[in-house]
Amino acid sequence: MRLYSFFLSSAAFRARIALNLKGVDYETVSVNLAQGEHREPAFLATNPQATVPVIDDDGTVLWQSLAIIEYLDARYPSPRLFPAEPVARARVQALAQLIVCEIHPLNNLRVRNYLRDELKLDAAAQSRWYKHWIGEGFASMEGLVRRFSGGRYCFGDAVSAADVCLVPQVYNARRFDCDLTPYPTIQRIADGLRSEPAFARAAPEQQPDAT
Ligand SMILES: N[C@@H](CCC(=O)N[C@@H](CS)C(=O)NCC(=O)O)C(=O)O
Repeated sequence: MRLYSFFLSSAAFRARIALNLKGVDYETVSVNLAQGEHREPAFLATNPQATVPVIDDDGTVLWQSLAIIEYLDARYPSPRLFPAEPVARARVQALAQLIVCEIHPLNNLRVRNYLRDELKLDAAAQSRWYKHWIGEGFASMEGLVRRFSGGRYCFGDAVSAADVCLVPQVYNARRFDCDLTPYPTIQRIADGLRSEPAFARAAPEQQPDAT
């Protein structure tokens, strides 16, 4: 298994956590987003969408972190990251999608670059944008995890795809200096999980391409 990754990518962080939880050995292929390597022909031949993560499982190439997590869940069922029971499964999907589809796309690298380079927003306005969308998304997430968490995890009493998505998003929010005090449940869950081995080994500073 190969994982195309960049140490600071939160979407790749999700894939790294999932691979670690499943106990799958993988080789990291670093794609330096800061240097634009994801837009070079060599990487575009692998993923025309120019995003990480991408996995290459013995020649089968897959992209989009949630699709990768679902694939890993089907291939390596333990621990299950999406519950089998239909209602629980839909709720875990909804929590994961809140992060993957509603929060992260507004603050990823290409959006931030567009705000800076095309719309000419200064650093203060860029930061305001970032914090605004974290606040909107985390306010919703806080209400949902308060309702559905059993205490340690986002949903019930087992690790799920929602946790796999939450921990990297909290890491990013802190990296961009967002105030997380209005979200005590989110903070408690993320802080409890980040020292678990599968999460700790996936952290940006533990990656071979960390600088
Ligand atoms: N929805 C995608 C998002 C992938 C994504 O945007 N990844 C970021 C890194 S976190 C990326 O490759 N950004 C490159 C860019 O924005 O140009 C997923 O979950 O995999």
